Amino acid sequence: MSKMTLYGIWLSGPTYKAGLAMSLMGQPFAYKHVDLRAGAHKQPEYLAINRFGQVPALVDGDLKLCQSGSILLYLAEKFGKMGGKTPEEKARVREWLFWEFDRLAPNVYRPRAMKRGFMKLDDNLYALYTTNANDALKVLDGALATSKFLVGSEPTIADVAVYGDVAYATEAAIDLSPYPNVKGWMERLEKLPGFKPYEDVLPKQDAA
Ligand SMILES: N[C@@H](CCC(=O)N[C@@H](CS)C(=O)NCC(=O)O)C(=O)O
Repeated sequence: MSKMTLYGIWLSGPTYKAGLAMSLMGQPFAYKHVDLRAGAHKQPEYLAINRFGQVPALVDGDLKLCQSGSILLYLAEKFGKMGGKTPEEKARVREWLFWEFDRLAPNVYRPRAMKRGFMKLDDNLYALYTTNANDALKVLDGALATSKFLVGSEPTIADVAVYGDVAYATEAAIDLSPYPNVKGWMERLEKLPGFKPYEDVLPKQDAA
């Protein structure tokens, strides 16, 4: 079976989610660097892989997939791992995936992009995003008060997706100290076999 190929850029949170899921599932993958600064994601060759002109994309044989949440669901289904065990758990996983890209991801990624100098935001907008991020972190902290992982008793792609947001909070200058349950959960995930921080999961250039 040939390796799947992940297309992305190492600074991208959604690309990290896909790479981290494969790493936790013990699935090696080839990697193609997409140079966003040079506009490679808007060129016809890349648009033929991801019609939305964004990273990540995952190519598995003839199949071209995009949207990190959808990629995570595909990986869980394909490898029978981290997708939840029962119909209810699978539904809860999807709930977290839809919630995190609505309430958490943009409110962490945009302030982070501002702090790292990738995006210009005025102070009011920065304050709005980080207020929203803190609201979402409160919800997350509450959910993790009584359970080790977000769904069921084992880690799932819901944890991967949400971790792939919270992992950038510090770079966004969002303080996680008011959220002890979130911090404890992050530490649990960071001890899992196959866990790697984003700098180690995603190569800086193409990799076979
Ligand atoms: N909802 C998408 C978001 C992907 C996304 O925002 N990717 C960014 C990089 S982190 C991107 O490609 N930005 C370039 C653009 O949108 O033109 C996913 O989860 O895959």
